[in-house]
Amino acid sequence: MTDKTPTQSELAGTDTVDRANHNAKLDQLERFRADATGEALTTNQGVKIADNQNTLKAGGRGPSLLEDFIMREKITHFDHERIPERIVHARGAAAHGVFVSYGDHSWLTKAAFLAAEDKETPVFVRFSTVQGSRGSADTVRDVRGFATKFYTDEGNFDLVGNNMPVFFIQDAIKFPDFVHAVKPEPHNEIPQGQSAHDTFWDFVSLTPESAHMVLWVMSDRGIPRSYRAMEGFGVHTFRMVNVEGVSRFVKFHWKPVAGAFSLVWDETLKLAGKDPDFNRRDLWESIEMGDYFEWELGVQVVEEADEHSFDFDLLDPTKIIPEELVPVRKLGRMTLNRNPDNFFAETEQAAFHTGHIVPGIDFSNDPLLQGRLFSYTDTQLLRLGGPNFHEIPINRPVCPFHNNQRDAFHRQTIHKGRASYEPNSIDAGWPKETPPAASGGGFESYPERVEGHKIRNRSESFGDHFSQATLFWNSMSEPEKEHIIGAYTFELGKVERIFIRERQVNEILANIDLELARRVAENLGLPAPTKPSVPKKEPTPPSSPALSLMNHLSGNIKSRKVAILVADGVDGAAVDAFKAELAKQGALAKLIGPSPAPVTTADGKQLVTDAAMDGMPSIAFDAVFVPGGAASVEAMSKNGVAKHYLLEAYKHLKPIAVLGEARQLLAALALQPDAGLLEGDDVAGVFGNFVQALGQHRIWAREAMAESIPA
Ligand code: HDE
Repeated sequence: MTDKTPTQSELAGTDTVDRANHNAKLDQLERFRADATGEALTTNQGVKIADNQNTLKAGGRGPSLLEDFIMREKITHFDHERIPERIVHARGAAAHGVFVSYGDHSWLTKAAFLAAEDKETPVFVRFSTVQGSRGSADTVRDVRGFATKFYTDEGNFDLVGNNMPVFFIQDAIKFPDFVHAVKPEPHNEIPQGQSAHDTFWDFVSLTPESAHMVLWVMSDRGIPRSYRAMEGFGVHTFRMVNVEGVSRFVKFHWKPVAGAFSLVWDETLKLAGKDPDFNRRDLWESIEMGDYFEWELGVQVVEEADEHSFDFDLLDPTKIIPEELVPVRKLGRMTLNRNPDNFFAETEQAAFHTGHIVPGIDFSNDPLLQGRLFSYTDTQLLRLGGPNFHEIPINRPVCPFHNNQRDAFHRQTIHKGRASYEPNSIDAGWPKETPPAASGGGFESYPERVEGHKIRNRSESFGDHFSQATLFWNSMSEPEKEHIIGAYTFELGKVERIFIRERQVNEILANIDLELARRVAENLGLPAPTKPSVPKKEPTPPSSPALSLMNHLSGNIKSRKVAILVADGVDGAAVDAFKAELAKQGALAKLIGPSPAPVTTADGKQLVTDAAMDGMPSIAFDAVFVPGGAASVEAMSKNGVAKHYLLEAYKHLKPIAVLGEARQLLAALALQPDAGLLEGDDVAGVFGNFVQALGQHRIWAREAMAESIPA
């Protein structure tokens, strides 16, 4: 914030920003960072500290003295270090980046950050799970939050979305009920980070509007492989308003450049123990290596006149607009390229809000969205301790901001001038309103015409809870359907009350798809329902290919992680050749040995390994390569951890390539070659097929066979 009185044009901002201006704005965001390198250790008052090891005492063995202001300040501050974690989305990780507009989208919105080709806007994105507390594991089955703060020239725009395009409930007033049901149970705070318990299934089995969303959560979308591999959605219908004041409805989408793909269930369970920071670590390490996460921002656009032309209500947040019906138009690209310096100051204190919008973006009357507009300020008041959370560096707009709000806890701005009211003549009337304008003007709500009786009810147009769930089910590939059946079976199998299991099967699943209900019922030992409990809406929805993850693979292996298993006597040339080929494709290789010690190749060279087999198990990788070398393979064939490594990679449907002597391992483990289990004499002989298999993410055809592998 500048301390000079802004002019009207400064208040309004500008349409395009040159690079110097952009950097100046970034500096503004960055000027609160502190680097203590070369600096003296001081108290908070700036007094240099001579001894940070010992409390002031009466004699070497005497009592400590209350007078010790240095110790008291340090301990007091420590005692107050924790703030309340978020009531939902407590577990998260974030990164800085930049959004670049593909062009001038002013036909659609007057938002300045979308008004020119190559226009850059700094962003901060936080990913999260919903249910678990701040220290819970990353890989649990759950929705992922995908919240983006755009620091635009016209103020902050927060797109507070999820990795699923629908939600559990249709009206905000149900949110505390839903959250109480999904959170750990109140008597013993079990289970952590999971929906597999009675209260969740009790609530959703009694709440048919949740059917569609629960199906998404039970699908592979609930266990993403990486934050980089998730789609993101604004969920609600929003509005975009253009320079002429024309409003259109939009749904926001983030399309991952890496493609969208997921973990397999057994992997997630193991990762939750072996690396609870799996997704967070992946984000952090990738950015440190310069391997950035990227998405394209897109919108589905619906003309105002077409509001009622769908067989669902655009305001209903349990519905998607199938992409085949309304395509996603790409507006720009976001790259996450910088890790935060401090988790608490940035990630934990970031305050997102659906109500942070800029001119050119507006709300719809979605009753869930309307409730969120209240909730996000309210929650920050408690979590961040007062109404000045916008002054915390990570939350500050990068454009000037001035008004007559004053005081309150943690105020950092020192306001000059006498007049903190408006109108005033003492300070020449400043700060002044800015009239709305085609661009650069003050915010003006879209003048939507509304009328109605004051009533508490749900529109009939929100009444169909199952057709789109059926659409989702019909759009799944066979492996995805099997995973969904497995997920319902696992979760409902943890539900103690049989009547809850029965209700979910008979009154929810049977209305989505009878075969789904039959399979889950069979697995749970329940009678299979023979008909839906509510009349089916005709016609049966066709499929929407955009819903299946199988149609979201990028086909390349960029950023994929490959374990190369090595032991003393390994064929060093094959290791080098494989690594070089992977590097050409942008994939990452790590050398994994029997222990953290370096290994010696067959030709006597030392190979420094990245980790030991038990320290970095196959679940941390997308594929495994075992080079030849008689002694190396001989050692692995006698090593249970090495054998388990391969069996587990096989079980998790990952590509495995073996060369030369390493073929013996496949025979010893009785693994049959398939499209992803590749053997050969040299790297050139296997690499092409290896890339193809890895580009497909998993060898789904292996799944039935892999079930016989011990967990
Ligand atoms: Fe949130 N949500 N939410 N939510 N939400 C919060 O705000 C709330 C909803 C979402 O990384 C809270 O700062 C209500 C839908 C994300 O910091 C809180 C309702 C979607 C995040 C809150 C919803 C979301 C939150 C908790 C129903 C997807 C994490 C801490 C009316 C479109 C943001 C906080 C971050 C966080 C309320 C429903 C996404 C309590 C009342 C739908 C990604 O304000």
